[in-house]
Amino acid sequence: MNNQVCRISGQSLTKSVDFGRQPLGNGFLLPQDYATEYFFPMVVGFSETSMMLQLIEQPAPEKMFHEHYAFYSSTSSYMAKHFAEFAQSVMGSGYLARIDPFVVELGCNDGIMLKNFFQAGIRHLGIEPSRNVAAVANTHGVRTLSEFFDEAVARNVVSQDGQADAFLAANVMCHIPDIQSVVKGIQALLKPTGVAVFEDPYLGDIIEKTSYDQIYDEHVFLFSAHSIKYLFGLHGMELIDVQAQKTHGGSMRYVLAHAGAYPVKKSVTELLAKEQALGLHLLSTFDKFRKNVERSRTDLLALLRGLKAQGKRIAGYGATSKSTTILNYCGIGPDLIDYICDTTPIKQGKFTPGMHIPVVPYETFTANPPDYAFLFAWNHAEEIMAKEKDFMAAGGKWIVHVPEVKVF
Ligand code: DWN
Repeated sequence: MNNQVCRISGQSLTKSVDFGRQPLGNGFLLPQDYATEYFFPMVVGFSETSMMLQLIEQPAPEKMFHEHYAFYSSTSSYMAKHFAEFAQSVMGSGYLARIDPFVVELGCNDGIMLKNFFQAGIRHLGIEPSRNVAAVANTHGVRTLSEFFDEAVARNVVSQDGQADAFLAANVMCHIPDIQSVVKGIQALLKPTGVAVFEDPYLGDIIEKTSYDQIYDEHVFLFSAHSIKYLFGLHGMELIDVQAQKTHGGSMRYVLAHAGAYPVKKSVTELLAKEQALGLHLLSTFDKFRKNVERSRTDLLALLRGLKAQGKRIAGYGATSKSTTILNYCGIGPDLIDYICDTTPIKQGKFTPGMHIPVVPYETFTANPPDYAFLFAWNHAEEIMAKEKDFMAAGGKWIVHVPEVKVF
């Protein structure tokens, strides 16, 4: 889908960073499928009206989210803890009705968050279009509906289950191109006292850390408080609270309600002021971002080529969706990185999208450790460092590209 205009304001978009030809972020594949591999031109554009940074062109959702979707949320034990805490914070927030509350989660994946509501005996529904991950959620007792959420689906849910006290989503809203229909759906779904609580990678962190790898096919939007306030304001809803999160290299949790239902918390005005200072509402900020991205690529290639010239062995750690942007934007293939290890069975034995580096089981990393490991899963650094003490003790070193390219 090629949108030269902003999906929110309908105004024309100004091109900000061109990442060239990119494959699907999670399109891990076998050699027999190389000839038909899908690519699209990945360019982000900015609208000064909606203040939303977004992909100008995005593959059709059916190409990205299907019954072979390669990402399972529960691959990280830290994330399981994070979502248990997210669920507890909603249960203790005072926004849920005391009698028979109803909670809906969009993109519940393998049930990592909703299983906590199931365990607490709270009526819930997960709306998850990828049937393979939804099936795992079902095994945890989570009730699911395999659909792409929009206004029509929201109205069906209301007619069957009634309106909801809370609409939740984590790392999902930024994936949906027809976000206007989703917001209309949220508006219809929520009780007059209901709240929408969702979190996504935060544009402020992406700009500050030059973490351009958060930009790939699935992430059609890169949200800020400014753009979320504008988007929901179009549909009679108000941003009432924000809470910064450490997950995914810096995320923001947004709380929205029907306009006037609750007072707006100080956290919102504070974050809006911080964003003004950072220039998240200005086109010029994205020019600076582009220059930083280009410098990051130059530094990374110089480092990898230098190490290779010294005969060092480099492997990747975590075949993330994010790594697809880095590898394809920088042109890093098996000549520089021998393999990428990953604990997800569905990715193992396949090759990375576009650059075709082998993805191997985690055990290959421990059996055949490299001299340097490129930490593609840098957002899970704390969890990974805690379990890779032997690699470091044996002299193994890490490469990261955020907030700058370095070895440690
Ligand atoms: O928004 C999205 C986020 C939430 O998840 C999706 N669009 C897709 C996906 O993005 P990602 O692939 O960049 O997410 P992660 O969580 O950074 O992926 C981590 C990868 O690393 C997984 O494939 C699992 C793997 N892993 C590993 O091999 N060993 C992870 C950990 C923690 C480990 O110890």
